[in-house]
Amino acid sequence: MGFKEGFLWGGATAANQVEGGIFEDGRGLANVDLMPHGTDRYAIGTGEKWIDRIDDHYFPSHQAVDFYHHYKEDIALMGEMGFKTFRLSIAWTRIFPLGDELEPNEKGLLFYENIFKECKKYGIEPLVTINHFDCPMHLIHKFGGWRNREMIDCFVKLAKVLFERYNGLVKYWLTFNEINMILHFPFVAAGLRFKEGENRTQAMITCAHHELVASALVTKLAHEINPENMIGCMLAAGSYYPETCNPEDYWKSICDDRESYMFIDVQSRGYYPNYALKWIEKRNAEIPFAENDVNILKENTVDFISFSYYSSRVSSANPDKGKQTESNIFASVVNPYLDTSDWGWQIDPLGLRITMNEIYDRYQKPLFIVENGLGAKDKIEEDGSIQDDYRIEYLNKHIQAMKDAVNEDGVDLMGYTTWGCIDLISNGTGEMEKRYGFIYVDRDNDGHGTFKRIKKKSFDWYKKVIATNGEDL
Ligand code: BGP
Repeated sequence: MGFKEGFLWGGATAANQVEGGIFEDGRGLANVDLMPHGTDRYAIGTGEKWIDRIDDHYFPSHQAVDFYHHYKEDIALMGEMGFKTFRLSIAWTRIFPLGDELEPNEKGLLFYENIFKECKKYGIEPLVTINHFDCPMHLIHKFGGWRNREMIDCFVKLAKVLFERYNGLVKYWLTFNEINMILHFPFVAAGLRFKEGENRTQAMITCAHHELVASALVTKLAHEINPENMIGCMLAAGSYYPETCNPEDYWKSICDDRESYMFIDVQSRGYYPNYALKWIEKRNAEIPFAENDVNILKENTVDFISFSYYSSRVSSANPDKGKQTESNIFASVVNPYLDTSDWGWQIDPLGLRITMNEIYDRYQKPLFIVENGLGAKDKIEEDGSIQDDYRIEYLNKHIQAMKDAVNEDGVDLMGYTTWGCIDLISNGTGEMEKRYGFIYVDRDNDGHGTFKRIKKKSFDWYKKVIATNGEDL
């Protein structure tokens, strides 16, 4: 008993959090390039406030960890750890700098082709997120981001270029990273900036519907271009627990869970469930269905369900009750039974088993955990080593929980990619110091550092985990 043969062990990144080189080889500007670190970040991410100039701010993501120039070295290190898969995302503006050109940018296409070929050298299967919080600024100015249906064509055109060019090199694809984040970080997830006085739910649901239709069309296209292609959706997961056994709290936890599941229900089951229709109606919004959307959604459901898991959450029916956890965009009541990370994220390995069971019961499709990990401050010791035992402990417990879900509960799991296998820029803070990697990168919040890569203690630990297919934790 254990993980199945060919289990996809590996790590995950996103283009704007590792690549840097934002003006190299013709790349255009994207929403995520306009997210400075510091106090403005949250307001910009939620679409409350915005900036259009980059010269007034400092953005660690503009250099990130310079994966753009270090990818060979980094993939070699992943190969040394024995990675079976590497999750990365495509920067849309490397392929179409404005988003609506007729022809793609060859230099951008070549960059990813070289990465995929490099992966193959080490037997690493790429897992590609087509859209990880990424939207060309030109399309935001022209269309207002995903609130405009024209975005669907631009996205389908991008995906077609990718499927054709990388046919045979890439088999596993995810359409939109954490699609449910539209409701929490709409500028980041959908290029959405709110207009004064508008019905915000309407704006977010419009974006969501367009992304859902685009996701279905792209799923269709991927299967037509190569029937071997496997397409997944991607959910920011983490089950809600009721704060008490008061039925009101339990009901609230169901409602909170549904705000995330409604997206995946559409992508996996092929239609909006009744509770979602009511949720939208109650907020005086409507889904902007065009002719044939119902069929497009119905006929093109995903092959597998991928998700990120960092923590469980807690719901209380009383809005004034309980302290909210910090630094987490999903507000949650603090769970007194759990430890908390340096960034206020609560640590709940059993919650991963619970979440896996819940998702598997709901969809009965293979699961793929594509993000999980501990953001922590790492310290370089005098002898140059990094003793990240806290990270090993976090991952160890989560892998054990995942093993239980597979062995004890029969959940069908395809693979596991830890988040930020190499240190990268945090999505929440826009900074470097929240590190997740097995590989340390010498770079700080202010842009100092040599970009030197250093193996942490967890590097050899994860190598052993992979070599024993999760037997030896
Ligand atoms: C997810 C995103 C990632 C990643 C991760 C960790 O929501 O998909 O891009 O950044 O969270 O979050 P943070 O970087 O804020 O620690």
